[in-house]
Amino acid sequence: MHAKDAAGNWGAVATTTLVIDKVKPAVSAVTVTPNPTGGAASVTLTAQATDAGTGVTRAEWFTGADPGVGNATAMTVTGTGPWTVSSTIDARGFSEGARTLTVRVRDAAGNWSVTASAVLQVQAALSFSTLGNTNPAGVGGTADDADIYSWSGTAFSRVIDASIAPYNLPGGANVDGFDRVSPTQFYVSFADPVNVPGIGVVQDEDVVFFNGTSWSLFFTGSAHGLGGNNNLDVDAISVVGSTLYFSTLGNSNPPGVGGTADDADIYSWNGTAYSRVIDASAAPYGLPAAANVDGFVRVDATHFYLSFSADTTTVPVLGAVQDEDVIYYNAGTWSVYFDGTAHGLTTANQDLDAFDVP
Ligand SMILES: [Ca+2]
Ligand SMILES: [Ca+2]
Ligand SMILES: [Ca+2]
Ligand SMILES: [Ca+2]
Repeated sequence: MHAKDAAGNWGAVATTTLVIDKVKPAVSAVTVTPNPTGGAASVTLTAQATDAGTGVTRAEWFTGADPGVGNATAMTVTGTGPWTVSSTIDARGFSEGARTLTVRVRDAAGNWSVTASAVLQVQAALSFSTLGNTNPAGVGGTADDADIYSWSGTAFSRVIDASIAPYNLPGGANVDGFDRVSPTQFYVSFADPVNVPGIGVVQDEDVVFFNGTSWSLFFTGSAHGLGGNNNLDVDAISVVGSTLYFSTLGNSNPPGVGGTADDADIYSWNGTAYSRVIDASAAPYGLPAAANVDGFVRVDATHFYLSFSADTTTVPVLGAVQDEDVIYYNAGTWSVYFDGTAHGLTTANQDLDAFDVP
């Protein structure tokens, strides 16, 4: 282009180059790790991208129905050609089994590639206790409702044999709350009073800690107003720092907590006072009034896992959930994390009455 002034003088020409890029970029080598997940909380999705024109500047991924180009979840783009695109994905809300993750990329001119995919094998890892004395499939030895079993994603095993050294719990003990710190350190609560080595009689509203060598009292519910009322047996525990999160066996509020008591609600004890932190029957959770939570793991204020004490609890969108299952709440959406029914935990004894992830 050039310009002319009022006297008729033309200026010098100046140019620019218009690049016509009608060539789609390409995406390939989609990988996801770890795969299978082995219970990993997150996975990394990566892919390679190439482009013959203006270069790859954008990438996105989705699972399930295609939300349409530009509407999926953005990925990080690195490199100068070829490019690497990647995302770290929270896998806790993914149900067990095969799941397709799909990637596409876009060049600077706005051309989207066709999609490329990888199949992720989602596995739930879990530690748990059973309601009664029945072994999970494939586990030998004496079944014990105080033992802790593990699901690796492919098989069950016994990881804590509660009645032998170094634990030495009496045969009548039944664990109904469990929080795993490490393979040798964990918190438990019991379904009934238990004579614990080194402590003496521990009540069903108490929480004890095993440090790898010996037992100690972590939370003495009986000293904090939970004693003398069987409804206030602590039937699910999750320890985060010095705070205890718990559910109750029946519909009674801990001291100082108002509102409608619910054995599906989650209460906290911060060392000084109780409060209700999850009102299970209210929005956004929407659990039926009859639901009773008997296992709980807190991730954060809007992410947690739970199990129910009775079969066929109707959960929003999911429908009927069995007492051997573990479901996950992901900031507004319920999903089945561990399908105990599909893994053969179908007898009444095999209700999960305590669990942790993993
Ligand atoms: Ca148990
Ligand atoms: Ca208990
Ligand atoms: Ca409960
Ligand atoms: Ca259960």
